[in-house]
Amino acid sequence: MRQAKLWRYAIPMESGVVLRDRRLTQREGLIVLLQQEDRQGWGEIAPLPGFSGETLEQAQQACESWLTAWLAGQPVSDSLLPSAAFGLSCASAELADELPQTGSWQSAPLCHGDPDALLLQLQNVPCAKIKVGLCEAARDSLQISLLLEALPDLQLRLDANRSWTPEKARQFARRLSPAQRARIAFIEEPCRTPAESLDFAAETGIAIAWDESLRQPGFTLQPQPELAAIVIKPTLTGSLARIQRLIDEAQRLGLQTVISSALESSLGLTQLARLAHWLTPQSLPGLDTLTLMRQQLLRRWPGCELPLQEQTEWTRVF
Ligand code: OSB
Ligand code: MG
Repeated sequence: MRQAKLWRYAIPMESGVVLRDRRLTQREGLIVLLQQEDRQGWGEIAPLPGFSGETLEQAQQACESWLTAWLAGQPVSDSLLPSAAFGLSCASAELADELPQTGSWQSAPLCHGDPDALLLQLQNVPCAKIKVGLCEAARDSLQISLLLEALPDLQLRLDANRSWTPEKARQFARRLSPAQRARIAFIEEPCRTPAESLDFAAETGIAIAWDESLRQPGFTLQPQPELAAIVIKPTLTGSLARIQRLIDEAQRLGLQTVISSALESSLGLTQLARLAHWLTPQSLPGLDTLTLMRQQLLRRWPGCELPLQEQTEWTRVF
């Protein structure tokens, strides 16, 4: 006997979380539960406004049709909407006991805030992620260079979210010595186009990683000397099968793969940590986003003190 349930959730965010120029006061999404005999599987479907092509309403409709077919025992295929495909495939994988329990609970800490606080926060951290491109390029590179000098064992992942012109990117690199550049594991998407980012990397010797480019229509993954990694956000990408194929392809090309958060709740994030441990065990994932939220959902992230949201707060929609 099969049973299925679908709820909407909303989790209050910490004040001041800004995504692509908009303030995100709450994170909304769907929780799916599949049950068959005495087994169950959970999943989270949470399109990220400003990043996902689909809305929450569209994702909900896709889930409802998928669940209707699944309940009727009809063959189901992955939804075309990445967030729905991801959450439904996680629930199916849990139901089939295919998603291992062990997680990569260590992430590259996502840093913001003033440089003095950063210095304290990053003692004994091997690798941290810092957003750049939000202020003057010269200021970014000054901060990065001070940090690297103060913490000689630290490696950095930077993320510019395509914000620099070639000239700005050059200004950033100019102030970093070759040794400092080598301690930048990669910078995600420095420039507005992949071609400009590749030029920047070739010119400066700073390795780059693809994030946004991976989801650009027609983009194909190609090995490039300065391309170190790809950053996969499963909620923006699709089913577990699709993510597995992408990881296989990256590995064939000798690229590192970083599983990363699209601001999922603790339910989705713990599944991403399990996915990372399973499919990319050598790579530190980018999942340090739970601290942006005020509550956890259904499952706790190990060591996280945030309260669990009561199930009575969820709204059943299917
Ligand atoms: O720019 O990579 C981004 C989260 C939501 C939307 C966009 C981004 C992110 C992150 C996640 O940076 C954290 C990480 O990758 O370490
Ligand atoms: Mg990024």
